Amino acid sequence: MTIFTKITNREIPADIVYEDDLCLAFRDVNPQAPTHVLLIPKKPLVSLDSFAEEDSALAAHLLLKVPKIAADLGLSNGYRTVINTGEEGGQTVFHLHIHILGGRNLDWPPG
Ligand code: IU
Repeated sequence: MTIFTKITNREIPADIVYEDDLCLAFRDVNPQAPTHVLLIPKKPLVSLDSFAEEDSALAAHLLLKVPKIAADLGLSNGYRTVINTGEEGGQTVFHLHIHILGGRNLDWPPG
Protein backbone atom coordinates (compact mmCIF):
# COMPACT_ATOMS: atom_id res chain seq x y z
CA MET A 1 0.00 0.00 0.00
CA THR A 2 1.40 3.44 -0.90
CA ILE A 3 1.20 6.57 1.18
CA PHE A 4 -1.51 7.89 -1.16
CA THR A 5 -3.80 4.99 -0.29
CA LYS A 6 -3.17 5.79 3.37
CA ILE A 7 -4.17 9.40 2.67
CA THR A 8 -7.32 8.15 0.92
CA ASN A 9 -8.12 5.96 3.93
CA ARG A 10 -7.48 8.88 6.31
CA GLU A 11 -4.68 6.94 7.99
CA ILE A 12 -2.36 9.86 7.21
CA PRO A 13 -3.51 13.50 7.24
CA ALA A 14 -3.46 15.63 4.12
CA ASP A 15 -4.81 19.00 3.03
CA ILE A 16 -7.66 17.69 0.88
CA VAL A 17 -9.12 20.15 -1.63
CA TYR A 18 -11.53 17.84 -3.51
CA GLU A 19 -13.05 14.40 -3.04
CA ASP A 20 -15.70 12.25 -4.66
CA ASP A 21 -16.38 8.53 -4.97
CA LEU A 22 -13.62 7.97 -7.50
CA CYS A 23 -10.88 10.45 -6.72
CA LEU A 24 -9.15 12.66 -4.21
CA ALA A 25 -7.10 15.85 -4.57
CA PHE A 26 -4.76 17.15 -1.89
CA ARG A 27 -1.95 19.68 -1.58
CA ASP A 28 1.56 18.40 -2.29
CA VAL A 29 3.70 18.42 0.88
CA ASN A 30 6.66 19.78 -1.12
CA PRO A 31 5.01 22.33 -3.41
CA GLN A 32 6.86 23.32 -6.58
CA ALA A 33 4.57 26.28 -7.26
CA PRO A 34 2.33 28.54 -5.14
CA THR A 35 -0.47 26.07 -5.85
CA HIS A 36 0.51 22.41 -6.19
CA VAL A 37 -2.14 19.74 -5.85
CA LEU A 38 -2.11 16.02 -6.59
CA LEU A 39 -5.22 14.41 -8.07
CA ILE A 40 -5.37 10.64 -7.56
CA PRO A 41 -7.84 7.87 -8.34
CA LYS A 42 -8.96 6.08 -5.21
CA LYS A 43 -8.34 2.88 -7.14
CA PRO A 44 -4.66 2.10 -6.45
CA LEU A 45 -3.35 2.12 -10.01
CA VAL A 46 0.46 2.16 -10.05
CA SER A 47 0.94 4.55 -12.95
CA LEU A 48 -0.44 5.65 -16.30
CA ASP A 49 0.86 2.31 -17.59
CA SER A 50 -1.71 0.57 -15.38
CA PHE A 51 -4.73 2.03 -17.13
CA ALA A 52 -6.79 -0.67 -18.82
CA GLU A 53 -9.85 -0.42 -21.07
CA GLU A 54 -12.04 -1.01 -18.01
CA ASP A 55 -10.62 2.23 -16.56
CA SER A 56 -11.85 4.39 -19.45
CA ALA A 57 -14.59 6.06 -17.42
CA LEU A 58 -12.20 6.65 -14.51
CA ALA A 59 -9.58 8.16 -16.82
CA ALA A 60 -12.15 10.52 -18.28
CA HIS A 61 -13.46 11.38 -14.82
CA LEU A 62 -9.99 12.35 -13.59
CA LEU A 63 -9.19 14.47 -16.62
CA LEU A 64 -12.56 16.22 -16.51
CA LYS A 65 -12.03 17.09 -12.84
CA VAL A 66 -8.74 18.88 -13.51
CA PRO A 67 -10.18 22.16 -14.87
CA LYS A 68 -12.87 22.18 -12.17
CA ILE A 69 -10.30 21.77 -9.39
CA ALA A 70 -8.01 24.33 -11.03
CA ALA A 71 -10.90 26.81 -11.17
CA ASP A 72 -11.80 26.13 -7.54
CA LEU A 73 -8.17 26.84 -6.60
CA GLY A 74 -8.31 30.18 -8.44
CA LEU A 75 -5.90 29.26 -11.23
CA SER A 76 -7.62 31.56 -13.71
CA ASN A 77 -4.39 32.51 -15.51
CA GLY A 78 -3.46 28.95 -16.36
CA TYR A 79 -1.84 25.94 -14.80
CA ARG A 80 0.17 22.86 -15.69
CA THR A 81 -0.71 19.20 -15.36
CA VAL A 82 2.08 16.62 -15.07
CA ILE A 83 1.96 12.83 -14.83
CA ASN A 84 5.35 11.31 -14.08
CA THR A 85 5.53 7.68 -15.15
CA GLY A 86 8.18 5.24 -14.04
CA GLU A 87 11.73 5.79 -12.86
CA GLU A 88 13.01 7.82 -15.81
CA GLY A 89 9.77 9.75 -15.83
CA GLY A 90 10.56 10.96 -12.34
CA GLN A 91 7.82 9.01 -10.56
CA THR A 92 8.57 8.54 -6.86
CA VAL A 93 5.18 7.49 -5.48
CA PHE A 94 3.77 4.47 -7.27
CA HIS A 95 0.11 5.38 -7.11
CA LEU A 96 -1.04 7.21 -10.24
CA HIS A 97 -1.30 10.96 -9.66
CA ILE A 98 -1.83 14.08 -11.73
CA HIS A 99 0.13 17.10 -10.56
CA ILE A 100 -1.76 20.40 -10.92
CA LEU A 101 0.63 23.34 -10.62
CA GLY A 102 -0.03 27.04 -10.89
CA GLY A 103 0.26 30.49 -9.40
CA ARG A 104 3.48 31.48 -11.17
CA ASN A 105 4.97 31.44 -14.67
CA LEU A 106 6.11 27.86 -15.23
CA ASP A 107 9.27 27.17 -17.23
CA TRP A 108 9.51 24.83 -20.20
CA PRO A 109 11.08 22.37 -20.87
CA PRO A 110 11.09 20.58 -17.52
CA GLY A 111 14.41 19.26 -16.17
P1 IU B 1 6.09 12.04 -8.40
O1 IU B 1 5.45 12.45 -9.69
O2 IU B 1 5.87 10.58 -8.05
O3 IU B 1 7.53 12.42 -8.31
O4 IU B 1 5.37 12.91 -7.30
C1 IU B 1 5.21 12.54 -5.98
C2 IU B 1 4.77 13.76 -5.24
O5 IU B 1 4.20 13.35 -4.03
C3 IU B 1 5.90 14.72 -4.91
O6 IU B 1 5.60 15.99 -5.46
C4 IU B 1 5.90 14.75 -3.39
O7 IU B 1 6.20 16.01 -2.86
C5 IU B 1 4.46 14.33 -3.08
N1 IU B 1 4.24 13.73 -1.79
C6 IU B 1 3.24 14.24 -0.95
O8 IU B 1 2.55 15.18 -1.30
N2 IU B 1 3.02 13.64 0.24
C7 IU B 1 3.76 12.57 0.66
O9 IU B 1 3.53 12.07 1.76
C8 IU B 1 4.78 12.08 -0.24
C9 IU B 1 4.99 12.67 -1.43
I1 IU B 1 5.97 10.45 0.30
